Amino acid sequence: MKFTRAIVRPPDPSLVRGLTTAGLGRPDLRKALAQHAAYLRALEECGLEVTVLDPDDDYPDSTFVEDTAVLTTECAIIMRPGAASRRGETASMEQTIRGFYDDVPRIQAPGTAEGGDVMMVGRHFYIGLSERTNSDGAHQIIRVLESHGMSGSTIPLQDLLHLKSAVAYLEDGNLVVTGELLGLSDFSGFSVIPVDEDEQYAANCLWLNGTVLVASGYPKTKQAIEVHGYKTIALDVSEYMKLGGGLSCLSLRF
Ligand code: CIR
Repeated sequence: MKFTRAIVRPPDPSLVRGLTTAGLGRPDLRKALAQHAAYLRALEECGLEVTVLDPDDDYPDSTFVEDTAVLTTECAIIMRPGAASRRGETASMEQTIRGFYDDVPRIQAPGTAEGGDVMMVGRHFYIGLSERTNSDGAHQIIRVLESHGMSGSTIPLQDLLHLKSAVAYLEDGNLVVTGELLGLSDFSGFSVIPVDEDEQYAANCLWLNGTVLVASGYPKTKQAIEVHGYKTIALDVSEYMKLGGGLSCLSLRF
């Protein structure tokens, strides 16, 4: 597996109106922009060619581009976000993605789905059923995957915003897992790297061609990942954490 490209969208002043239940206060735009710039540099350091979209002040959460699409080796699927305020984010993303993919189906109503709920493990995709992704949306994704010789399965979530808030695949059979996803039989075939309760946020880490981006300030998780042979890059994403987002949410990789 190798990623060659990514798509990101820097935030703009509308960011302070983004959806949140984190209770950590409002993000500071200046810090958020600096953190985004460092994130972009890290993607490039990992060998990705990055397409940088213009900020979109109609959509305060539009910097969390991961939620707008699922990109696979065979096809791209445009999501239909469960958060009504985010539904319009997909239109401009679809234009960009059509520049890279021929087959770009869309999730249709009443289905809803957000990319943060979709985890790629080779040619299989785990899909969290959350407040943002319903069963109809998940099964539309699975049907598209199957039409391209891939597969998908669903995992009902309890309190998580998205599936990938608590799990990340690091390739080579290694899975970083925390919270309500620990001990699931769905993940019994993986070598699980468990994340302690006091470092749960760090479970949203990001494998990029052998290097793992990890949120800074979580030394136990960083070390556990390094023990498994990965190089890590620690990045401060404090301003995105305030909106319930993290490292994976800020890009689409393919
Ligand atoms: C939201 O609530 O939709 C945004 N404030 C955060 C989205 C985070 N995205 C992700 O985990 N993939």
